[in-house]
Amino acid sequence: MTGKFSNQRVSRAAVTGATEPRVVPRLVPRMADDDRKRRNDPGGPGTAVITKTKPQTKRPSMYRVLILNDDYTPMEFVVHVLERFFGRDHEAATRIMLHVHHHGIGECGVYTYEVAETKVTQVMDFARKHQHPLQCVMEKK
Ligand code: TYC
Repeated sequence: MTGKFSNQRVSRAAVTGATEPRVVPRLVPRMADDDRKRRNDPGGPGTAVITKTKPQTKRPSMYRVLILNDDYTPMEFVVHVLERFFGRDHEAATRIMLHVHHHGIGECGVYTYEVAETKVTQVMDFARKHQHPLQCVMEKK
């Protein structure tokens, strides 16, 4: 066994004087049970589960808040609405109001769903309180 040539049949124990069974050192690290089971791929060929690669964060959908033109709401009221509820300065508010006056509809701002919904409610409540027919809506981008 341990001899230099194949015809030298001498046991290891005879050479080393060993009396206990030989302990063979592992040359490959032992895997945990879970890892060894996974290697078997129990679903068969082509059933490996793809490891997730994308981050778990998702960007929220965005919504436009729009106002509609009408023949009765005063221009200065619309400008005030844009300043008060959409944080526009007087110049930007006037520009948006005139765009709506000429084109029939215009964008006040873009927000996440709940914020957009709140803006629409605030504008509609404020217009009703002042008895103006101003309409405000939201649409998904
Ligand atoms: N058209 C209105 C007027 O002439 C002004 C107006 C502008 C009304 C924008 C609504 O969303 C609106 N008084």
